[in-house]
Amino acid sequence: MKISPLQKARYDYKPKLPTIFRQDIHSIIPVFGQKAEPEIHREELKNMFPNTYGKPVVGFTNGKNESISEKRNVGVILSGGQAPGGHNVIAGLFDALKNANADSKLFGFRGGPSGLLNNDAVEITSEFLDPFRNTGGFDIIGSGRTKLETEEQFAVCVDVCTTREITSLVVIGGDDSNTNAAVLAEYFSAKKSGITVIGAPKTIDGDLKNEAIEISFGFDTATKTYAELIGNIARDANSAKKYWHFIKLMGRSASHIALECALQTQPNIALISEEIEKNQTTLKEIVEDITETVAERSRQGNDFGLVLVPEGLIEFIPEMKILIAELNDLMADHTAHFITLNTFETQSEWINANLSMDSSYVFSSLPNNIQRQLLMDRDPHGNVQVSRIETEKLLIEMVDNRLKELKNVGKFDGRFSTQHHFFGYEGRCAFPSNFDADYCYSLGYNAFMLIASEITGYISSISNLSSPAEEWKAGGIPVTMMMNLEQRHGSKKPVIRKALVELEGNPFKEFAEKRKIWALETSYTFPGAIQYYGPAEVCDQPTITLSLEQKEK
Ligand code: FBP
Repeated sequence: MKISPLQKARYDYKPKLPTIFRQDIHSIIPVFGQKAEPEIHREELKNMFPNTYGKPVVGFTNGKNESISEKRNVGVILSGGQAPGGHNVIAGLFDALKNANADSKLFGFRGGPSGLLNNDAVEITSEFLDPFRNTGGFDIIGSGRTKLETEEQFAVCVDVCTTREITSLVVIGGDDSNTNAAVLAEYFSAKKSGITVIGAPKTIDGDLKNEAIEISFGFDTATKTYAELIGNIARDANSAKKYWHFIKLMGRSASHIALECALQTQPNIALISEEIEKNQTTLKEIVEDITETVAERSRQGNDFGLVLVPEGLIEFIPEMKILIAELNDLMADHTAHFITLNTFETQSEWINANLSMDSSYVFSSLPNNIQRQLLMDRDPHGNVQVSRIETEKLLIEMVDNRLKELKNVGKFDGRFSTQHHFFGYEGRCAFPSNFDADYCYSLGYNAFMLIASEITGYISSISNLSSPAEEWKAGGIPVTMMMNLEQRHGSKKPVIRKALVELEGNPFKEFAEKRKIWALETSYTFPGAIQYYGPAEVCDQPTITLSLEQKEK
């Protein structure tokens, strides 16, 4: 297989570990701290997780560790969307496992959680792993979105692990996957199966974070990749001065990616879904705001600009949120009938007849292509797949219509030529930045240390991330500490709370303070490509979001 020079160079990169892990693994011992409890719903969660609730936070210190060299078989699963650094979590886990005992074995379940259910695994050896070190992607074993959530599935997991003599599982995933991992851990404990479960926080969306998890891995590389592309487009826009670029950015719900990219590139407009929801801004008002900026820049002779649109926006606009919820329910409750409607015309006729009056009005007022996209297949959670809704095109069309109205009454005489982009998949498998390469390797190494500490239902936590790696802190947090109860499909379910953009947080405040200037004055900044080799201030910087959040502490 032909490999690129960078890929070859990255094989030799030695990820940086926190200082505590830079010594013989047999000289590190766990320290158990305070009992960790969630902020709310304590009693309910205690009842739901009688075996894994209220456990202490774990850290590490120096000391002779007698039991770490026990021979173990460990299983690992990649769950959900790709995020740069996944391979390094596996590499860190593998290296720690083998450092502790060279006879221990790591099994990678192929294709995500379904690999565990189908007992489809490969033994990860050095030879197998080495070509994946410090590279992007999840192709080492593949990923999937199958949910592990039923007792039947859990029983299969016990069988598969028992057959392979696996005593610990590491689940690398987002909030849902880590929630399910905690439920699995509770099941394993209740059944006295002797199998433990440790999670690792993954998602480019950056919405799995809290007091203990400063950021999920992948966010750093993905945002830097998108910011590079946005900066390039900004420079093109400022050179040619002829297009407004509408750029949709991934992030299923939260707008962390759009906010970080805005901080890195200073576009004319960046929509933040959380603010739109809080202010209950309607679609018409959003369009009006964009139109005003376009018209004002045009009066100044600037018929070009940049608009960042978060992928999840559509679900935060009040009237769209209601419409989507009604559509999800209708399609879930009448699946059998809905699939018999095989033309868009019959589907939309049936939908319109069954929606509330308000939602039917909103649905009918949308362009045809957006209506079609709203009726496409749901994801495994029954949600509309926002990455497939072309919000950027919807906004372009609506702003264009509004400008034509203004033109007709003599209030706009500029040009509005547009380009649209969607950046998401471009960043999910990029070569991990040094930050993500180091962070992920540390998360994996730490996951093994938690396994060796004989605990279960914990998530691997590496903190103090805006400092150099030697100052990072390693430890474990019981997943139940991050949970609360939320209404899902008609009943209250324990879930890890999704972290949305905080409007009171430093990153948003920094953006809100500057955006008026960015709107009218062309203030673009050009982050350039991720650098892997060179001075630390160019190569090892965390995201602006993380740095600003750490300042709050
Ligand atoms: P995870 O939450 O699983 O990390 O995935 C996030 C994400 O990349 C979102 O940003 C995006 O909406 C979604 O996955 C796209 O999913 P798919 O890969 O199935 O198209």
